[in-house]
Amino acid sequence: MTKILVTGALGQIGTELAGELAARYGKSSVLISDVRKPQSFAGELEFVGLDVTNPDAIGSIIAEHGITDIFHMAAILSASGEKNPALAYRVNSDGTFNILEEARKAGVRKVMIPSTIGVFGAETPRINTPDITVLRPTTMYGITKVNAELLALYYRDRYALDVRGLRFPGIISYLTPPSAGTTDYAVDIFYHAVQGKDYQCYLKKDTALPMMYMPDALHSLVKLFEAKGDKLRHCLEYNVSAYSFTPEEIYGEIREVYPEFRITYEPDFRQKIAETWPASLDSHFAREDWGFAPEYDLKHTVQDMIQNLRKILVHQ
Ligand code: AKB
Repeated sequence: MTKILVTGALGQIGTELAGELAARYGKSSVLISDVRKPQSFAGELEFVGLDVTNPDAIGSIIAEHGITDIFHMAAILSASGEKNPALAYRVNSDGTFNILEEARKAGVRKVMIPSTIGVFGAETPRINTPDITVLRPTTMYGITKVNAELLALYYRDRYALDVRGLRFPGIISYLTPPSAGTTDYAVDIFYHAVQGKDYQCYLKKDTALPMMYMPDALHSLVKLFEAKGDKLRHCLEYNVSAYSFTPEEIYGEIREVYPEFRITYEPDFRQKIAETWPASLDSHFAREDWGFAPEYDLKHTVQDMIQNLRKILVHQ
């Protein structure tokens, strides 16, 4: 019997992940949770309110629902974290500690925790960044995610808790708009293009960042979850990305479909964050250890995004 708790299930990745897990393991095998209340939830999965800064609440939910595995998606991302660093610390560091500790006490089988390219910093090699390298981030988000990576190692080595995760790049998706990250421009730009609006980009035109399309992000999480444990050389330190591009490059791709589309550049505080992150990642550990193999290249991502956003936005 599998019963998976998804924290942060109303976020950009959590929303789609819950559906993917339900499709794979059955609706009754998934319990979604978030600190916010759902307006509506496609697929009608069972929902429970959960603030991950409250360890007792986590413990009760695990016990009451017989939770066997956890996907811990709740997090405050890079841009929001800079606006409220104390909240980012509480949710990302205390929240992750609480999840690991309650999982350990209850004998949960597996805990999945996504990490991020936010763990890297200005001293990290920017091109083809390896998994094991200098981690000196300058954002609260990055600091708390390095903390999560180290906690995961600690719980694995000290308590034999099976903790797994990967370092996500920017994720492109159309279902739940992101609103709190540095890589969000790569989603916003599509919304503007499809709605016939000009776009003002908060990054400089030549800022390259690694990225990936949501279906590949979801498949990666599930693949890693199902991988044989003895094949895994890392805990959360698996870099994954499908491609890298700059704002000017993605703009060029979108203009092939919308030749009238215009972009201007007005860099803000997120430019400084992006400059400390890798331009490209070395994902070979993920490929070798658990078969990471993204299917969408940039052209297919752009086509699919536009097709789906047209359906959603044009018919609103
Ligand atoms: C962000 O921009 O903060 C996130 C991330 C790369 O983790 N999308």
